[in-house]
Amino acid sequence: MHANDLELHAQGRSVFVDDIVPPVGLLHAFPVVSTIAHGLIASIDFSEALACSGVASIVTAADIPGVNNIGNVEANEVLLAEQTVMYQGQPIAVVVAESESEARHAAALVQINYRELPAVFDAREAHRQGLHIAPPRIFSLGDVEQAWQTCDDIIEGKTQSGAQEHVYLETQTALAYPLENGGLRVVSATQSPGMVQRVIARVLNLAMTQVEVDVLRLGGGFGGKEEQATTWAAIAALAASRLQRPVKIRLSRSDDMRWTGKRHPYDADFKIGLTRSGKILAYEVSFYQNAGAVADLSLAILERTLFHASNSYFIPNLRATAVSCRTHLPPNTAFRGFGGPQAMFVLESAIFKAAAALQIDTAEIQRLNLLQEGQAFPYGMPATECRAGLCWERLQEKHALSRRQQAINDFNASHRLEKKALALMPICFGISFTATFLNQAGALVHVYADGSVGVSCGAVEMGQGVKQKIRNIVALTFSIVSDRVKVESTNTSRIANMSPTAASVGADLNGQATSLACRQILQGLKKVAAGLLDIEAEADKIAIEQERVHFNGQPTAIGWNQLISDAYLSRTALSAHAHYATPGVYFDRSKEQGRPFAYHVYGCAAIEVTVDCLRGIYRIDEVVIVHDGGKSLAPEVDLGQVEGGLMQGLGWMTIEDIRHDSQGRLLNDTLTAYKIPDIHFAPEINVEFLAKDNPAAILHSKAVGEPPFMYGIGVYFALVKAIQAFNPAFEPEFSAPMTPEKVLLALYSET
Ligand code: MTE
Ligand code: LUZ
Ligand code: MOS
Repeated sequence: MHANDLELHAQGRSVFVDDIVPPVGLLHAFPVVSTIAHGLIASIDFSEALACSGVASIVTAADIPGVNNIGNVEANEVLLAEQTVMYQGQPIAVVVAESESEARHAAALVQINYRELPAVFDAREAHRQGLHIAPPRIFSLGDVEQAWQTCDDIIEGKTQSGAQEHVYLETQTALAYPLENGGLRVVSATQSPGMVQRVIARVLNLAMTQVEVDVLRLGGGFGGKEEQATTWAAIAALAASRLQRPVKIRLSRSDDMRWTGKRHPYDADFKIGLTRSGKILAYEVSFYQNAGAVADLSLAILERTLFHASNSYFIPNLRATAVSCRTHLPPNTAFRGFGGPQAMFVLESAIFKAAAALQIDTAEIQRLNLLQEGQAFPYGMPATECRAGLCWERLQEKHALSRRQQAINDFNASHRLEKKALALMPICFGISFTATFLNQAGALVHVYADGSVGVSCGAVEMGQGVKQKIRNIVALTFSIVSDRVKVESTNTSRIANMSPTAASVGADLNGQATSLACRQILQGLKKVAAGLLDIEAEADKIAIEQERVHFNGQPTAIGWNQLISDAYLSRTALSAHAHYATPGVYFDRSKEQGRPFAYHVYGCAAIEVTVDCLRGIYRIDEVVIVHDGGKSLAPEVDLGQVEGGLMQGLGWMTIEDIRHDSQGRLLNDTLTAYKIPDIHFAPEINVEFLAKDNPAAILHSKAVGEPPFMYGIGVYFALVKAIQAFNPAFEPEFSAPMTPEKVLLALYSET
């Protein structure tokens, strides 16, 4: 009955915002954006633009009836700049015209004079100037100062990891329709319909009930539409409200690349102390996050960096300091892993450098320090159902890593201009929003008289298969075929106060709420069945299995269709709403201690590379992964998530190289200049799922969206090892991405 998203995509039949048939009277919006990184607006002249054909209006901050603020942290998170501009690409005004090309053409004719102010683009420089979004935060465990005394060796260093563009296939898009009585309906490509609704209501001075936000699906989000879809939806809504006509906005690929934020680049300093045998006794790390111009989600991302400072290792004495630094780049934002990957790269770099100093194998230090059951994370939570060791051992055994290493050594001994290497990458990622209040969800389930089921919940489908998972949960709970189940668009009029679909908990939260609502309906259905069977007193012995009512484990003559039809005729409720809140999560920021996560996801990857030592190019040959999955809600989806996450992580560490000029202008604003992994870049990927029951999530499943990204970090160290097999003098700078250009320089460097 209902095709799933994968089938629709494969047939090109899925509808995205830009595929919606244009409504009568549609206008198109195009922003006028800042062409400087930091300064004051001295004057603006709209006259030439206003005289252009097709231009209906130019909207500015002065036209905002409510509050010019789209953020949640600082007052300067404006929708449209007033006096100050803080980055190239910051929206200042919006041209609204009959066609997109007319709007774009007129926008280019707006004359703005600026008084330029000094701009900063580097996190360490911003830190030196005291440009912080908020005061630094510190997580600590044990006593590092005392621990240094007991170490056999102490190693210090610096690291850098780069920005990353989301490259969702569907660029930022929104379509707003004016409704009666000042209301609006907004179709937005957002991961956070609830926030888009709240912000539009605030900007337009409306009640939230007057703003309906609807999301059918996204052509990818990856975090890039968690906060930053709001701007475009609010611009479309403001214009539609002013002009009382439907308004659409959509960004071209290069506009999207230039104007929206990326993964946060980080700088870090580390100091690690170990015993001679490789046991880590102390670790101190300072993170400098490049936030961009305004807070956006930077502080939440910084917090997740701190939570992942020790990755899947137990470090008895740890002090991690983190500060978010304000620069004059577009605000950096959520991206798969949400600050976790940035933390893990630093610790892996520290371990790598320590291994060289102690002259032992990196893998030996990794293995020796893996987190064990009951040991504490630096935020006080003990590791329970810890799978760090299990994943590591499975990987060693199943994939005969010692034999593989021997084969690599033999290869390197017999090849002069090609070198291979293998690196291991264990991961541990905390599951739950770290902002505790976001760990809630609602679901509304309708069973229709024909036996089909409609589900509304707060989950946004962005390619991660959450709708398929929700559908499977409904089918399993009612024991009906999933073809009967339709997961509706994500809509703020059906589900109130929804959290973003993010933090990998889309299926965990919305699946639980959906299951609760289904079980409410099921209670009523069992009473109806008991009535039909004349066994009212034994309703608890009734079950539905494979679309049939069973009594005492035996099938009866009553099938699903008849049951639903009788329920309807007997005036039984066939709709239910339920709310779910993750139990037991809390965090005390005054102590930086608590239990912020419902559980953790573990895993381990082995990454094998070959470097061409003449040209500096490289190939990722194979990645073998043992991943700590739960009882899967959709095995093919989970496999796709592990493969896709890995690929994004590999890209971040290798070829994705964001470059700005000295004025903060993005240099690689096309997909020919900014390279992401493609099918030719993809290694052989071999994934084994542990598939252990996870009591902490819906139907014993386990969140899967973000953690696999972090397997990709291992490729940096595999490349360094392969380079060192050719050039033992090379000392890595721990500065990612490791582009082929850097590899070539490293192969022939003398330090
Ligand atoms: N997979 C696809 N195909 N497209 C996406 O946009 N986003 C990732 C991950 N996997 C994404 C994806 C991110 S950043 C998150 S947080 C999760 O999916 C969100 O979905 P979930 O909570 O349902 O796993
Ligand atoms: N978003 C958020 C996230 O608001 N809080 C989080 O903890 C989080 N974690 C991962 C990805 N997005
Ligand atoms: Mo994902 S970064 O939580 O959208």
